Formats: sequence, C-alpha cells, structure tokens
Amino acid sequence: MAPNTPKLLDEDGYELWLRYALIEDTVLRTQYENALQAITFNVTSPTQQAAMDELMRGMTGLLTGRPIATSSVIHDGTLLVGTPQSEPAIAALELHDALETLGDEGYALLSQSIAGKRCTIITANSDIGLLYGSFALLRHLQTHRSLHNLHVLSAPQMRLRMLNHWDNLDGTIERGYAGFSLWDWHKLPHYIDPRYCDYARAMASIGLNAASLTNVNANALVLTKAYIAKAAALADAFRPYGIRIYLTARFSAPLEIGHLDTADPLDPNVAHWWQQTAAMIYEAIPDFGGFVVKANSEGQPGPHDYGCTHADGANMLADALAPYGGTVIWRAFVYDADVTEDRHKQANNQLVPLDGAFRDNVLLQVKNGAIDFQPREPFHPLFGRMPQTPLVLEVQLTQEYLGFATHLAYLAPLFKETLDADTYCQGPGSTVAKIVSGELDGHPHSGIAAVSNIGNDRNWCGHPFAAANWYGFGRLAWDPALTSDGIAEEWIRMTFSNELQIVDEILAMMLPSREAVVNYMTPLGLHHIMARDHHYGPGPWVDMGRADWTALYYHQADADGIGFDRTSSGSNAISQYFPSYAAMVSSVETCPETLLLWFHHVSWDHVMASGRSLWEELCFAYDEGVGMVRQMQARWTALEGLIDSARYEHIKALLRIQLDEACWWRDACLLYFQSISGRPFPAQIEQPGGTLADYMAITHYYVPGIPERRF
Ligand code: GCV
Repeated sequence: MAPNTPKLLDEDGYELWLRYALIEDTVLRTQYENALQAITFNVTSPTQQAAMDELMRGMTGLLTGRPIATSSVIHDGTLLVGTPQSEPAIAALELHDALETLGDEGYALLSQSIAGKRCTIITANSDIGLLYGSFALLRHLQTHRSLHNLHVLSAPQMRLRMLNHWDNLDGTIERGYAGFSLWDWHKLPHYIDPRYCDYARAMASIGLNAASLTNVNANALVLTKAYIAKAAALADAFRPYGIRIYLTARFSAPLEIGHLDTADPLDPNVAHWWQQTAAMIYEAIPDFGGFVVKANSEGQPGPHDYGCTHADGANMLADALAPYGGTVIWRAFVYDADVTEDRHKQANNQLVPLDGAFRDNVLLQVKNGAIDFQPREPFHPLFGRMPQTPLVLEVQLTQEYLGFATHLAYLAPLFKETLDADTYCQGPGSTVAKIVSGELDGHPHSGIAAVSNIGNDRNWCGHPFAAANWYGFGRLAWDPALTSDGIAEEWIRMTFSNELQIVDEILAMMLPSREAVVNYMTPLGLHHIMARDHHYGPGPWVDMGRADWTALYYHQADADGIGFDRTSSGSNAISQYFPSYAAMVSSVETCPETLLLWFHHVSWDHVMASGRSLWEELCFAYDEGVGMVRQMQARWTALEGLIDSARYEHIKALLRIQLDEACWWRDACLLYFQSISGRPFPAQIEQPGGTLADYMAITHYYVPGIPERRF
C-alpha cells in the first residue's frame, strides 16, 4: 500500500451487494447527479414505499451523501417513478408497446424527454415491477454504467424464483454452514427482527419472489396454528418485497398433529384434514404460495407407505390448495433404500409414468443432476421426459459438497452448465432453461429454486464469496441467458470496488474456482466420495451402511480401472437420456472427459486426450486443483491494501483453510486410489504429506450442517 493511501474502512459484509458506497470518480458522479437531481414518485402502496426508500437510501449513499430532493414538479434531471396508473405523467407518455413486453413483474428504465425536460423513468405494470426497476437502476449506478439514452426493458423468464431454506424449527439448518436459522421462531410472531426486512431487500434486489421457510425433512409442527401465526408474521414482513412464503408439508402430519390414524392420501378424512389446514393457513396468509414436499425419499413419509403413487399424494395436497390458488412443489429427489437399481435411474423410473397424472397446480422440482448436487453432474434425465408436467430446476447454494462455507467456489458456472444443457427432447436447442421456463411445453407455471446458503452469520452466507452464489442464482433465475462472467463482474463491483485491478483479479479468482473444487475433490466424473454423513472432507473408502450411501458404490474402483458403468453393459442409466445426448456419452471416445467416470468404468491405462494414462490424468487433475487454489491465494494477496483489512484478512484466512483442505482431498483420494490401481504417482505432482492410514483415521465430530442427534 502506498504510504499516503487512506486506510479503507472495515466492512463486515452485512450490506451484501447493497453497500451504496459513495462513487469516488467525481466526473461520473457529477454526471449521475445531474441526471438524477430530484425524484418524483407518488407513493401509494407498501411496495412503492419500499422502492422509494431504496432509491433514497441508494442514491444518498452513491451520489451526494445528502438526501435526494423529492418534487411533484418535473424538471431537468427528474427521476420519475410510477406505473401508468399511479403516475399521470407516465400514463401520458403512452408507453404501451414497452409495457406490453414487461408482464406483471418486469420493468423499464428509460431516458425520456417530458415537456422538454430530460428525465429518467422507472416504470412497470405493477408495484413490484417498480421495486425491481429501482434496484436495477441502483445496480446501474453501482456498476458505473451510463445513464445516457437509457432503454432497458426487462422481464423475468421464470415465474417462480425461489429459495428453499432447510431451516429446522430448533434453529439448526440442514447443510447450513453460516450459523443458525434467520427465523427466530421462539420470538415470532411478536418480534420482527429488522434483519427480515434486509433479507427481503436482498431477495428483491435480485428478483427472487418466493421463500420456502423450512427443511424439506419436515417437522409437522409448522402446520399447527401457533407456527402458522409465526409464519404469517414473516409473510407480512416479506410481502412489500414481493416474496410469497411456502412451507414444507410433512406427509404424515395428519397422524402426528391431526390425531388421525392414517395419512393415506385416498382417505377422505385425510383429504379433509389437509383442506382444513389449508383453510387455516390462508386465513392467516392470504397469499401463501403452497407446500414443498419431500416424500418417500431418505426415510421421509409419503404416499408409497399406503400403496399410492406420488401423483395420488401430490394431487390430494393440490386439491386442498387449489381454491386459494396455491401450488404443490413435489420434489423429484426420490430413491429407495430397498431398490437395488442404480440410484441415478430411480426418479425417472418412478415419475415418468406419472406424466400427465398430476393436477395443474403441481410442479415437480428436479435437482440439477440425478445423484445429489455433486461438484459436477450431468443434467438430470427427467428434464424433457415429462412434457405434461411443469418442472422446476433445483440447485444448491449451500456448499454441502463444495467445501461448506470455507471454500471459495463461485457456482454460476455450475448453474449455467445445467441451464444451458441440451436435452434434445424436441431436437437440438431443447435446453433445460427452456424446459423450466415453460417455453418448450407451453406451461403457465415455471420456476427455479435453490437450497439457501443463508444463516445468521453477520455476513449472511459464512464465506464472503458465498454471497456471490445467492446473487448469481437470483440473476440467473431472472434471466438464464446472463453470463457467469457478467454476473460475477456486477457482484464484484457492488461488493468490493469498481477499480479495474480489483475487478480483474477477483474475476480471475472466481471464474475458475468451481473447476478448482471439481479438480481437487471429484475430477473426471468421480462423484459422492466424501466423508460419510456430514460430507466434510474426503471418504473414497466409505463402504458402510446402505450401498447407495457409500463411496465404493459410486467410484467402483478395482484393479482394472475406475468409474460407474452406466452404459448398456452396466446400469444403462444412459438410456434415460434422449438419443443424441445418450449417443455422445455412451462412447468412451465421445464422452466429455469431465464426465468420463460418471458414465464409464475405464481402465487405469486408458489413454486420455492429453496422451497421459487415466491414472496419471487423475493425479494431475487433483494436483492442478491444489495449484488453482494457490493461484487464488496469490491473486488475493496482490490486493492487500486495496480491500478493507477486515474482509481482506477474513478471506485470506479462508483461502488458507481451502488450501489445506484441497491438499487433504488430493492426498487422501490419490493414496486411496493408488492402493487399488497399484501405480506410482507421476514425479511432477506434489507427493502426499501423510499415509493413507493417517487420512482414514481423521474423524470429525459436531460438523456444522447436521443436527447433533446424528452422532
Ligand atoms: C434435506 C441430500 C442431503 C440431505 C438432504 C437431501 C434432500 O441427501 O445430504 O441433507 O435432505 O439431499 O435434498 O432432500
């Protein structure tokens, strides 16, 4: 740091990407100040008030440091905000063509001359559109984009843009690594933590419009009157920000809290109980979104317990919600402990025959891949196979398999990989994005959901960079065509700085970061080889318990080779994909090497594109992953003095942990696989620091993210 550079004020990350720090480039700031001298906004609703408050807060921070004037008279430099209904000056502009493209949530940002005065306009067909537009204008300023000839028309591609919180009523979070739950159930409904409002602001700023509050491994208590009142208080806090709440419905709730002797979905008493429960919820929460349901999966109760199908179960709940416009989001993450079939195939086997059997208000929520949020998975073969059923894509922000909250892994590239994947279901170009947006099959419902990475840590997501995944998810949910680079750049500019050196260095850290994790954990299509239960650290030797929860089941390493044969000579899971994709991945020659061991059992001596043997390639990939973390460290330390020291030191320490753990992953996995392959390590890679026995002896207790009862 130069000797006279003033010390940057420490930041704790609470403000996320909504810091609104004063723009120091005085030329640019003056341009903005001239363009935005006063605001005209005839506020008539709580959502409009939220938009007004945000604009005042944002412009005050970014521009003058003083509150912006409000005025009912239009001058040069007026920011005019309103719908044609709320603002006569906007109605007079007759913006029909623009407004028609915006639907009920989109917005327009326009430079417009009104009676000879130069104005900037935020308009929309709805109040929530105005709020989204206000955040968009602030993003424009925060990222230093020009206000000259502004003509932005933007509308979301997905109707449902949702976070799934896996929060338990006792405050713990399943797979949550950023502290405990934000929802203080004990003090609700009477104490409304101001943080709920900041949560809602952050959600709305990226266009998210729904939150499921509770763990899908559900507790029926949340459906009792006392908890519904608590949920209603949260719904009230979120409503101005356009966020509808959902609750997880435990299928056996009629038994547990309804005092019935069955939860059989075809039993009229059970259906009646759910109807009464729905009535009670809607009385308290008139805009309640509906239920998210995990049934007959990993020990959760469900319709199979009564010899019924997923459609029977989902439809019974859907009928209870239908009078109020609610939906059932039924999870497709279903697989059975008693079924020996490749877990990869089970969801398709169970659900594809039910296409067309679900009510109109049932959406099927499908994880990005068929196994479970691995660092890299091929897209789920259900996409494209259920054209009569609206599918919601589910991704995971919380880094259950990507290093918890200690590893920097920017996940927009992972989400994009799935969204852009071509299923070929209706010929080339039938991407997952087009399926879940409803475009391909003409569904009115469409959506995308993400398992939240938010907790009560001061910086929300534990790792300061994990907030980029929350941000990136929201931006892609709004527009899946955005690029990972573009989203990262926005986030960096808003979270850290617009200084080019800072933007470039951090971008160069973020973009390859997910690939680094893939390399040092599960390269070349390896999957599910983490430690048992808590999933923290490597465990390629895990072989106890049900087969499909062991690592051996997934890597299938033996003296000849490694990988899961999912071709016709193996489990034939590949046959569930459409022919063009299936043909590509079914041949070792044409299968992308990044997925090779996902689909094939391959000889250790197989020659890879690089000319190395598979064994050598594996060694190099693991080692490269570690090297990539070292590069991230070097880039970060180059920024010393340019980032406030609180965030700088925090991230530096986390990168140190990440490096240690990357080495742990590499060494443990390579030593274990070497014990099977019997081949030497290439001399060019760093040699392991311990023995296999050392790594296998590592035991962790009380790892975050799982309830204590599991030990
Ligand atoms: C909520 C994985 C996780 C579980 C999670 C499950 C699911 O299996 O390890 O913690 O349970 O996915 O998505 O339902």
